[in-house]
Amino acid sequence: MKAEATGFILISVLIFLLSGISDAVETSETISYLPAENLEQFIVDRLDLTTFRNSLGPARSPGMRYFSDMGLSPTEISEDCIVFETENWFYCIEVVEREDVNRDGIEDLLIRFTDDSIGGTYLTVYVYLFVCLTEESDLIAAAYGPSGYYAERDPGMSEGLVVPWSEQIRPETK
Ligand SMILES: [Ca+2]
Repeated sequence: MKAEATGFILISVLIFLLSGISDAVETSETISYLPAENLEQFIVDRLDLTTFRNSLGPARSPGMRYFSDMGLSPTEISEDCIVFETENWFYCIEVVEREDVNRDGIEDLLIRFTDDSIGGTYLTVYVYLFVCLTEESDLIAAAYGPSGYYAERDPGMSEGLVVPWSEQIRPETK
């Protein structure tokens, strides 16, 4: 009788533990509205430039959202890296991470955006969190400065980094 009771308790505990594991598996599933392939082209076509600060701002008219609206086509596309280079500006988009960075259940992209005036002093390099919130959504900047990532300076550029202290992305203090 005693052995039966112990067995019952053991089985109950086991069932409890197993159900906990299956719950954990369920909640860790992420939804993604990002394409499985040709991510770089998707970024070129659907990155919404109005959702984060960049040097293209002053040149934009209302309704202009994408690089194509600005008359820009990529001059270089490689895996996880897209470059737009004009006579005066250099824009580089690098995919740093592709995962649910902010743990809201939707897959994100951490993108390092380099915004550099060729021959000028304007240079910003930020890491942004981008996300598509629905199937039809553009790629929008949901937040920037995710902890653990911080702005980097172009090693070839000794001055002209324009990143206010309040906006700098600093690593998490350990
Ligand atoms: Ca997310």
